Amino acid sequence: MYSSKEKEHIMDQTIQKIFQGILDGEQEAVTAGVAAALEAGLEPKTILDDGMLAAMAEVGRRFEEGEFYVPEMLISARAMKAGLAQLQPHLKQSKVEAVGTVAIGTVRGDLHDIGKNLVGMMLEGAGFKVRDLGVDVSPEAFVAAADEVDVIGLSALLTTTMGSMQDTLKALDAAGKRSKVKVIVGGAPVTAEFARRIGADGYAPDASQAVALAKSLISPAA
Ligand code: B1M
Repeated sequence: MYSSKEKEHIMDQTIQKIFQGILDGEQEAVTAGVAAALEAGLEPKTILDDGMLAAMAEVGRRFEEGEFYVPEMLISARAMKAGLAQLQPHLKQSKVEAVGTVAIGTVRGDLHDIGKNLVGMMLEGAGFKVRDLGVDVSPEAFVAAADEVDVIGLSALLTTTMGSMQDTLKALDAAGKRSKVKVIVGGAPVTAEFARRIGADGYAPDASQAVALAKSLISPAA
C-alpha cells in the first residue's frame, strides 16, 4: 500500500515520463507512461493536459527558439499521437446516445491534425457521430459533406491557412448550403473575433469547449 505522498510522487513521475517521452519523440516511453499513469489512477484529463498538451506547447516553444526543427516536431507529434491513441478509450464516455453529426477537418494548406483529432475524439466521446475529413481539406470537400451533417468543424494551426476557413464559408454560401449547417472554428491562431468576422457560428479554444459549443448550436435550449 502506498501512502498518499508516495502516490503523488509516482503520479508526478509518470506525468514527467510522458512529457519527456513526447519531447524526445519516444513512442514507447509515452505509451508506457500513459499506461502507468492510468494504472496509478490519474484522470485522463490530467494526463492529457499536464503531460501531453504541456509537452506539445514546449515543442512549439523550442521550435520558435530554434532549438527544434521540423523533424523534431514531427517525431514529437508521432509520439503524441501514440499516447493519444492509448488515451482515447478513456476520454470517451460509454454508451452515449448520438446527439448529432459533425464533419471535421483541417483546412486547405494545413497539415496539423493533432488538435483536430482531439476535438473529434471528444465529440465522439460526447455522443456525436464524427466524420473525419482529414487534413488539407478543400472548401469543396466541406461543401460536399454539408448535406450529411449538422455541424462542420474547421481547424487551422497556421496564420497563413486561417484564410482557408473564410474560403470554406464562402464556398458553403455560394453552394447555397450555409444555412443547412452550423460551422465552428478553432486552432491556436484562431480567435472569437476572427470567427465572428468570417461569419462562423462559433469558436472554441479547446476540445472540451468545442463539444459544449457544438451541443449548444444543435439544441440551443439545452
Ligand atoms: Co507546425 N507550426 N508547422 N508542425 N507545429 C506550429 C503550429 C507553430 C505555432 C510552431 C511555432 O512556430 N511555435 C507554427 C505556426 C506559426 C503560425 O502560423 N502562427 C508552425 C509552423 C510554422 C509549421 C511549418 C510551416 C514549419 C515549416 O515547415 N517550416 C509546417 C507547416 C506544414 C503545413 O501544415 N502545411 C509545420 C509542420 C508541422 C509538423 C508536420 C512537423 C507537425 C504537425 C504534425 C501533425 O499534426 N500530425 C507540427 C507541430 C507538431 C506543431 C506544434 C509544435 C504542435 C501542434 C499541436 O499538435 N499541438 C505547433 C506549436 C504549438 O501549437 N505550440 C506548431 C497540440 C494540439 C492538441 O493543440 O492543435 O492547438 P492544437 O489544438 C487545440 C486547440 O487549438 C483547439 O483544441 C485543441 C485541443 O485543445 N482546436 C480546436 C484545434 N482545432 C480546433 C477546432 C475546433 C475547436 C478547437 O473546432 C472545429
